Amino acid sequence: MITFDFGAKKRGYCADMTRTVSVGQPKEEMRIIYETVLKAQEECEKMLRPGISCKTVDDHAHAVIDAAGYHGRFGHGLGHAVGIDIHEDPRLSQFCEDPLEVGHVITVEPGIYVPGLGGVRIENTCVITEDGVRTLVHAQKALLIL
Ligand SMILES: [Mn+2]
Repeated sequence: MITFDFGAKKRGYCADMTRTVSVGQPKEEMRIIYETVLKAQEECEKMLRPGISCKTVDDHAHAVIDAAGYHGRFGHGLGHAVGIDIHEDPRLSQFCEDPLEVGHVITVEPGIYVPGLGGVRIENTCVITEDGVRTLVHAQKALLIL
């Protein structure tokens, strides 16, 4: 498995996205890890809306990952706002209870990393809208096997 974390800048504003691909058929456990990260990414992205607390969304990612047996293997925050700097507040993390607001541009990037086996992270950048969320990244999320 190889994780690609891409960045770009346009007129001073940053972009951020991550995909993980498999070179050759992945081990069964890596498929399970991939599906778990994908489930966490998609469910958390769908939760985004004005007023929801950042910590609530981060908590859900940890709940999905812990339930699959990977407690302690997701060692970073779920996401961060993106703007002129690549990492801005608010953060989707245990330490941020701020509510999301319309116009926030924020990443959703859960991961699972197992020493000696491999890691997966999937990241979309999203914008908070009046009625929820719109993703700014349309690249395939289903596992790509090269
Ligand atoms: Mn990021």
